[in-house]
This record gives sequence, C-alpha cells and structure tokens, in this order.
Amino acid sequence: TVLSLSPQCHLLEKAGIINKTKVADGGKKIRKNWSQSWTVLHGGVLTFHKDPKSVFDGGGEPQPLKSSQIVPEFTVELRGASVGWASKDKSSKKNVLELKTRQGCEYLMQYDTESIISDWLKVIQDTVRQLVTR
Ligand code: I3S
Repeated sequence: TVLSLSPQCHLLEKAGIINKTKVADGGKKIRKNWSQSWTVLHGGVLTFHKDPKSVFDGGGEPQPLKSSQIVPEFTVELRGASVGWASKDKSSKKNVLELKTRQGCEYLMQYDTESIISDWLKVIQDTVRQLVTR
C-alpha cells in the first residue's frame, strides 16, 4: 500500500563519472587529492567510488569494470548539506562545485563538460530540498 512505501521513495537518483577531491574533514582542511570517481546518488546519499586505476593498477587494454573494482571511497549524507559553484580561489580547474556536509566535510566536484557538472548541481540541490521535508 502507499503507506508502506519506503521513506526514500521518489528521491532523485543519478550516477556518472566526475573528478572529485575531499578538502576538509570535520571542519579541518586536508590536502587535495583529485581523482576520477564513479559517483552515485541514491536514497539521499552521494557515494564517491575509488578510481579503479588506484584500486587496481592494471595496464594493457581497458577492460569493463568488475563489481569488485567499484569500491566506495566517501559517502556523503545530503541532508543538511549545501552545494554551489566553488569560488575561483578553491581550484584552478573549471566547472568546480563545492559540497559541504552538516558534519563539516567538504568536497570539490569537477568535470570539464559544464552540462555534466550543472546536472549534478541541480540534482544535489533538489535532493537537499527534498530532504528538508522528510
Ligand atoms: O589548492 P591547491 O593546494 O593549489 O591544490 C592543488 C594541489 O592539491 C596539487 O597537488 P600538490 O598537493 O601535490 O601540490 C594538485 O595537483 C592540484 O590539482 C591542486 O589544485 P587545483 O587547482 O587543480 O584544484
């Protein structure tokens, strides 16, 4: 019945490849370490996965990803988070988003194709808004 639907029902979902780095943990600034990440939004949680290159330093022909190579690196609870375009002093890269969690973690998310990163901005903003009313 409608009443038994999970509270996560109708939250937005999205997945794709972007570049990311964590820049603060618990309010404390940490050294950047940019890497590519398979990034998944599901149930109000954003998960950045480890760059398969760092999981598995293969070499040779590119192979399809095995599920054992999809290893979560950071999970980000979007409830109470804030997201927006990062100011120019945060990075020399273009199209950079800054995501701050309620717990004082900060991440930068970047991709050279602007539409890709604008779509992430929109979906994260909409999810944060959706979570306010839950
Ligand atoms: O904000 P920063 O410190 O200039 O960030 C750069 C550094 O993290 C740099 O690595 P080192 O920690 O080895 O200096 C990275 O290679 C750069 O990509 C970082 O800057 P950008 O502007 O790319 O976010």
